[in-house]
Amino acid sequence: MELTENKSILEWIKEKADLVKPDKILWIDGSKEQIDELRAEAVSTGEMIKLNEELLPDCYLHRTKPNDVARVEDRTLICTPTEEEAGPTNHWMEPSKCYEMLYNIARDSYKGRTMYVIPYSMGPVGSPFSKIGIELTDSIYVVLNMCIMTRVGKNVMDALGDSNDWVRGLHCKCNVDAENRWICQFPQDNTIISVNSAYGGNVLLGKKCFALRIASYQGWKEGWQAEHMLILGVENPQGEVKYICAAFPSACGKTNLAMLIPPEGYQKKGYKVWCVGDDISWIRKGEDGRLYAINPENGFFGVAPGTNMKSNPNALISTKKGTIFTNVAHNTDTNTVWWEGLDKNPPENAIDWKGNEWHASTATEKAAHPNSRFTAPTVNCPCLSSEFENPQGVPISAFVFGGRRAKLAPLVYQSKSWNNGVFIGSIMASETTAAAAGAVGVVRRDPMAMLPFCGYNMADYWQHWIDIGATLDPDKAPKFFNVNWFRKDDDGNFLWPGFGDNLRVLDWIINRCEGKVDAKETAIGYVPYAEDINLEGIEDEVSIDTLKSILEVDPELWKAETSGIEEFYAKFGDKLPETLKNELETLKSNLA
Ligand code: OXD
Ligand code: MN
Repeated sequence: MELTENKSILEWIKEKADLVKPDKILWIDGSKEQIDELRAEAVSTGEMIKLNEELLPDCYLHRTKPNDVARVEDRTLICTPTEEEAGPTNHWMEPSKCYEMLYNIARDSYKGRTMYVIPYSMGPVGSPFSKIGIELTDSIYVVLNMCIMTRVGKNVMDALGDSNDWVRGLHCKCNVDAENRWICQFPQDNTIISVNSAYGGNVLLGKKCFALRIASYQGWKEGWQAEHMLILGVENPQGEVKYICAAFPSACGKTNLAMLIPPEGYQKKGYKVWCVGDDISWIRKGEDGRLYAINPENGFFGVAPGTNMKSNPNALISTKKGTIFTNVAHNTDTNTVWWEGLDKNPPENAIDWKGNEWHASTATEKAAHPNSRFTAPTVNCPCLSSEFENPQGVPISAFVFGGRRAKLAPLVYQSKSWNNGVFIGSIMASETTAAAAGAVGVVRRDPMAMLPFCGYNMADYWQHWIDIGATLDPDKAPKFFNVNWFRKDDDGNFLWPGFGDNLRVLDWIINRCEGKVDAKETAIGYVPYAEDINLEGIEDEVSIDTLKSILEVDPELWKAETSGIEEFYAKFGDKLPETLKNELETLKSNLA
């Protein structure tokens, strides 16, 4: 049964059904009965494996094709009318040409299959922040993941009414042919088309495609922001909670920070950390003139390897029920899952992520794919914020940027102003790790961690940040910080323990926001006095001299960095905001 009478939706579905020719059309209402039926069907066809009901209730395992295990940035297109609108950091194709290419791939591809119609809301249904989408898909795996990651059901359609303001999403699994795989965003048309993939980031269209690429464009046009940022709340012993939005490139521990466990000393004093979101923030000015953020998602799509009871117990606990695992190993003795870094007991009898037998004692390859994932409901998270469902969002005290820099960036520094903060976000970069293919230690620029997710020209995006700042009363505007958990000594050892101890840095950040602590002005911004970072309980691990060394700003390294920034900025030609050009000049003269 159709869940709406909205003409723009019904006409669009008919048009797409005429193209892809499904055997039947099924609306997804998000009900437990329907989800159970779809799970049973996916198990009967082998698309999913039901895991041990006692140990992992309502949990399932799915394997993608080995050629389809990650996002594909070179096949992700921003289809604006002109190439300049997409900008130099996006791959672009002219819209009509792209539609034609995609329709030729999609034509008749649902024959013998069902078209599932998923009405979903990004953000709490009815919140002023929220936006609605429809995803058409021929994959039960996608339906079940979307039912975790977003809010699905008839109430979404009721909230939309007959409005035309909704995001169109068409996913066609086709033959999962890597040569014809395309993930295309049409920002002006509120449209996403994804073909020949069945991997999360490419096909759960609410996430990267909508909540970042399309939404960043919508935010630009409508005066709000969609950012690749976690949201966490730090509660002090007096029960006051301050909220921080933080952006990091991949492999910098974003989910771990979002669900941080305070060090023992902090716990004893009564500090708590609450997770509002681990990946995406939608940000708007509230009536009181402050910026507020929501997490538009309803689940965590986290990387499994490395997640364990030490690194991130809250994430691990979140995966214990109602979770879909993708490309992890299947422990066939217990009918549970395993991945590298889960524990020190790899299963002797397992099936690896490719579907082959795997034995810990003789294994030469990894059991789980390095980008294997869990899709877990946010409600499972023990530290989920009580404000998670708040339709007004949470007030933001600080924006935190970060990356992996062995020598350059200090543990933390604060920007000198809003525009200087935008500059710091725009020069974000991370050194590549052994986890990714290619050379190790190469600097990859990733402004605001939005490089693969900005749905328009990055120069316009920076100007949008600057324009938002101009509308805010400086006393109410969030402050900007940059952190670097990854400083190394000359032997390549990390100097900062990271994980829960990062709260010591967040503590300083919050104190700065409240004007409670002084800082040292340097060429790049305000750096803490070492004595102001609380080392109680880790003095043996981090001496005050070590701390001083990781707070140091080396002008020679920074001078070299400014050449890298200049080179990166040059890509944007005349579109580079004047403000950022000036910020770079100021940094250069500060260093001289
Ligand atoms: C993610 C990503 O999956 O940023 O969140 O790649
Ligand atoms: Mn992400």
